[in-house]
Amino acid sequence: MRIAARILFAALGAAYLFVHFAPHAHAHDGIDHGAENYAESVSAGDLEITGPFSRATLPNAPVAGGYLSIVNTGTEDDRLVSAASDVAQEVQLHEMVVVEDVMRMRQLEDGIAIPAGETVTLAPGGLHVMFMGINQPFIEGECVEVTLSFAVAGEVALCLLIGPADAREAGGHHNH
Ligand SMILES: [Cu+2]
Repeated sequence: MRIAARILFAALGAAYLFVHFAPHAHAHDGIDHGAENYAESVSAGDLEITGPFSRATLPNAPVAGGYLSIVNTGTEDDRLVSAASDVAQEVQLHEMVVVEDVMRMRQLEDGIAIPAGETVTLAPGGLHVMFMGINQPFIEGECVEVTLSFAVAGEVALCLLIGPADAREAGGHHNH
């Protein structure tokens, strides 16, 4: 009986390890719950991406926005062609336009130009990354994993820090 009990405990221990550690290695939902991977800036080739952030959403919200600044320090024009994330069914690039006095969003099928020597800012009320069909609410303090694809700089993976629902910039509680 003692040996049987030891085997049972060993089996339970293995099951515990499996349940507690396996999901982190395999199930990937596009959200970094501890925001460990969040970086205030990410460089790729001639591009520097700063202040990536998103905003907390209400439960069952279908969409969410992503915001960041892109500096092209090089002499060659680049273009943000697309974005992808496991957190949404589809990720689009949008701009806000006024149509008959009403502010509306419009998908940018050709992406967003990042001219040489210029800074392009995606911010609330303007250009933004649009997460369509998000699979869970965005919670303040976590971060959303997204991969941006540029024509020249290639793919850049980064994390958007989730701020309050009305955040205007990354880390809205410390102004800089
Ligand atoms: Cu939009």
